[in-house]
Formats: sequence, structure tokens, C-alpha cells
Amino acid sequence: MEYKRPIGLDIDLETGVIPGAKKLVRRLSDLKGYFLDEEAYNELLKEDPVVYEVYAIEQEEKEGDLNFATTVLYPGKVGKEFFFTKGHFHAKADRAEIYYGIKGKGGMLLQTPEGEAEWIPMGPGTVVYVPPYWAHRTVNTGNEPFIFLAIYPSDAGHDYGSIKEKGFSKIVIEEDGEVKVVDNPRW
Ligand code: S6P
Ligand code: ZN
Repeated sequence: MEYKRPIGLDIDLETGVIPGAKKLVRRLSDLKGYFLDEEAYNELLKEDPVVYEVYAIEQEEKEGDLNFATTVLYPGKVGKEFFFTKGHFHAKADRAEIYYGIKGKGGMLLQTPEGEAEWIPMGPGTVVYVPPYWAHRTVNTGNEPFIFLAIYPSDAGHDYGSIKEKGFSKIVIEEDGEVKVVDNPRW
């Protein structure tokens, strides 16, 4: 049997960069239809800022193997809503995941297929267990990049469809200078 080689890498804890990783960039224009305030979205689209970057070390989609990736989620808002990642179920919906907070401040919105949502605040050192079947989206509620590591089965895949259409049942906004998790009026 031919064995794969082990990997040991140092994540840059200031920037979130994983050396040799595949880099993915998501700009505001990649998130069309995701934010509630369309006027604010179109205004900010003139600048089309980078909302987040992902640095991933991925294996073939085989049962038993693991991928890992850092995400650098930039600070910002569209109207009252904080910048977030698209959010997804796993294509193999029963695949779980672990997140680990590295830098900055934010949190994770999780949601069952029936729409029951949960919010978990995250900072450096926070570990979050994403159970099978829960969709997950991270949100930057701070003023600096929110950086975290995700470790997930290499055959998990991404299912963006239903979140793109309906979003989460909760949204994370700034109101009166406070971070609030409130019902999504469009849900
Ligand atoms: C993969 C894991 C993360 C996200 C990344 C970007 O299962 O959950 O690496 O892919 O945070 O989020 P999204 O929702 O655009 O894939
Ligand atoms: Zn995931």
C-alpha cells in the first residue's frame, strides 16, 4: 500500500495565511442577493470590497480523509448587517465540522433544515462543533479581520442552494451600537 505523506504547516496567526494553500477570494459581488438592504448593497458594490478569503488544504473527496482551511472574514456591514460568509449545508449533509477561532471577534449562525437557528459567539480560542445536518455561516461582529480554522471531512462538499435562496432564519445586525441576533424579516 502506498501511504500519503503527513503534513505539518504553520498558520500565520496574524494574517490567517496557510503556506501552499489554495486561495479563494469572495467579493461583495459574489454575495448578490445575500444581504437584506439592497440599496446599501448596491452603494457598496461600487467599491466591491473583498468580504472574505479562504486558504484551503484539500484532499480528494474520499470517506475518512480530512480537509482544513482558514477563513479571513473582513470587518464591514451592508446596512445594519455585518459581513458574513455565504453559509452552507454539507453536500453530504451528515458530515460534521470543527471550527477554531484564531483572531478577531465574531460568531457562527447554525441552522437545521427545518430552520431552527443558533448563534455561537466566537473569539480567539473558541472551538465550535458543527453537528451533522446543521448549516453554518460565520459573521464578523468586530472591527478587525475575524480569522478561524475549519476542519472538515474531505467528502463533505458544499450545498449553498437553500441558504442562497432563503438565508438563515436569524440575521446579525448592529443596532444602537450593539450586536443583535434578530429574526430575519424575509424568512
Ligand atoms: C468548509 C468550511 C469553511 C467555509 C468558509 C467559507 O466546510 O465550512 O472553510 O467554506 O468559511 O464559507 P462558505 O460558506 O462561503 O463556504
Ligand atoms: Zn462547512
